[in-house]
Amino acid sequence: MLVRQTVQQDTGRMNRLILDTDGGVDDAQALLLLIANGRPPDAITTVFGNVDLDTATDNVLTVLSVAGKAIDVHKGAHEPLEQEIIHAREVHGDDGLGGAPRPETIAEIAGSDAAGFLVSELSIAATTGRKIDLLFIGPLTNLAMALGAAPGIVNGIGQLTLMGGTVHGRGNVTPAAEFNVYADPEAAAIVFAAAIDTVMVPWEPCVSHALTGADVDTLFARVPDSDYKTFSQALAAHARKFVADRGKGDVLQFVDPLAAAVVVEPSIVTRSLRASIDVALESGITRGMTVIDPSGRLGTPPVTVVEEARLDRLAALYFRSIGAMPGGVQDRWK
Ligand SMILES: [Ca+2]
Repeated sequence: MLVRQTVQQDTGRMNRLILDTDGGVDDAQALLLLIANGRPPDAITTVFGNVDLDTATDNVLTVLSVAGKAIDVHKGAHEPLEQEIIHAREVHGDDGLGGAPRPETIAEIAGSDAAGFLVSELSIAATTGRKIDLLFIGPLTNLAMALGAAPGIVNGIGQLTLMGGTVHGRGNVTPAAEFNVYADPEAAAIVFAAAIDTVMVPWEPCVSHALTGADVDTLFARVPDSDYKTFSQALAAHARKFVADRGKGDVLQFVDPLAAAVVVEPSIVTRSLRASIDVALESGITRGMTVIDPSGRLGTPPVTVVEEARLDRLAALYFRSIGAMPGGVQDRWK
């Protein structure tokens, strides 16, 4: 099976890309992976989630500073559409980056109305036909707000790739729900109901695609020392410790970086299914659960649900992202 190829393959020109992120440890790794592998976002929007909105935004600006990349960052929603806010500091540390060392200066934000920015950019894209791909690796609040304000923006979206939900109903934040959907179920329901060419990267394949700690150490041993390497290593160390502390062994799981890898290299996906998706909104043990329906009876537009990807390619893309340094030195490790 393959993820549907977008216009870029037909025209030889890649769609522009907007990344929406909640600024956690694996968000940072995903952003570095995009930059190091030739698909840096053209703009970034931020959202509450792993940490509060201001911290998430600072974290994104920090990653860009470490990577030596100037990309416009637009601050977005600070809370869910309807429910109370929840965070995941126990996963990402108080600062959201697992205590990774920070550069002395970071850039200013380009704006503080992410939903308005999405409406504006995607409306232009819908008019001109120059569609924009989206990668969402946090709660879907900004996109839901944009869709609510201007439903026609679906015509400006090339492909939406999102990390969120579950394919087999095994969640992380609750037994049934994955964090990004649980953090704003109403927003996720709006996005899954919209007529968008969507690739969903659910929780289960994210945790089943992992490198051993020993493999990660081997990769880092091949990278010369630099502030960039120290930063990447701190992210990886935090992610590994979190899993190890819960008795699940010394592994580096690919969560948001798996979604980023699917954007960089769609052919990395080796198994997926097409299904309609809806989100359980009732309070109780299933709130925030994604219901996956290959039969289509839910009636929402079918999306591609990723189940399996090539781990060797994931490792290669990740390797480039830890060896990358400003000035393209990463090319040495192609
Ligand atoms: Ca995230």
